[in-house]
Amino acid sequence: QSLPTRRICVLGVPLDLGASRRGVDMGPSAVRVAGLEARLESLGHQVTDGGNVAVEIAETRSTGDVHARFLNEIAETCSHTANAVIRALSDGMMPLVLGGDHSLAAGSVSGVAEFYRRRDQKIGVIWIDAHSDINTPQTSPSGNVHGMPLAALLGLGVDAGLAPLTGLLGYSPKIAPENTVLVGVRDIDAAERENLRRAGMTHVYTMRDIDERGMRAVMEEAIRAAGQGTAGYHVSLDMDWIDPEDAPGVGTPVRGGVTYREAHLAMEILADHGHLLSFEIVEVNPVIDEHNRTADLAVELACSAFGKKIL
Ligand code: NNH
Ligand code: MN
Ligand code: MN
Ligand code: MN
Repeated sequence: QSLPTRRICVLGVPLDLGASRRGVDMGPSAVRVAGLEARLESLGHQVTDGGNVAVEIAETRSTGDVHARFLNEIAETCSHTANAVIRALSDGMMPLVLGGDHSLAAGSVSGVAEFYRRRDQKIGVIWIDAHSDINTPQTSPSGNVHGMPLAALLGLGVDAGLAPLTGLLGYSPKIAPENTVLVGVRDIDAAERENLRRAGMTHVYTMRDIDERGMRAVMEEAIRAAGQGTAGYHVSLDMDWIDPEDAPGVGTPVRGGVTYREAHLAMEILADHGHLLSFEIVEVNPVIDEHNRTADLAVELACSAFGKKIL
């Protein structure tokens, strides 16, 4: 069967200020080298590369507050990312954002939310990750901002030092908890549990849910929640969601992740539903990867999410 052709705009965000392990700034390059554009075009899509968003380099800056290192530089990049995403959507293209550490999602999701807000529509978010990324500078055990973007998007942390991210584009929150879904989490900090509760997050699917109910049931429920009363959803794929066996090149590997087949199935189910507004792949770290195979898997998963079928 022929799939609907999309116009896709690739946007790189070579950011690694939000993580303590260095190297995810090379993620966009690694994913491009793995053949992203050509492989999406072979599916029939029209792909334009919008280049990279401007980022600061750690060596040229001082870390700032230890509770949220490089927060102002990250907020600056997030602001550029939001604008690039809005521009792509305004040009009728679907943003495909390449990270970079996950803090950039505070920008990409803000951009998608703002584009639809101008049209009086809400968006959903499907956050696919080993982690819940809902720390604030007050609760973060690490001070790494890549553990905070979901908090910022849901409106937490204005009084906890996260205001530059939470207040991006001049308003907050960007997304509603009833349309925000976590899938595959297995490493949640103690204080993040409380933040999940405070934010009103109820759609949290852990690895145990996937083990017990299966990927199909979990994804169907996730898609229903994210799509309820929204224009569609943004999918934020943190590659550490996948088991380190299949995705060794990530900033923060955590045992017990989804398998290669489960990951593809989740993407295929997303493609079947077709309410995708924008997509992003983050936390690819070529420094600790093996012959670029994590970037290669990222490309494969993007292909499945954009309609690639086995038969
Ligand atoms: N929760 C930890 C922190 O806040 C780890 C976050 N790391 C991630 N998130 N890779 O996806 O530092
Ligand atoms: Mn092209
Ligand atoms: Mn993450
Ligand atoms: Mn993660």
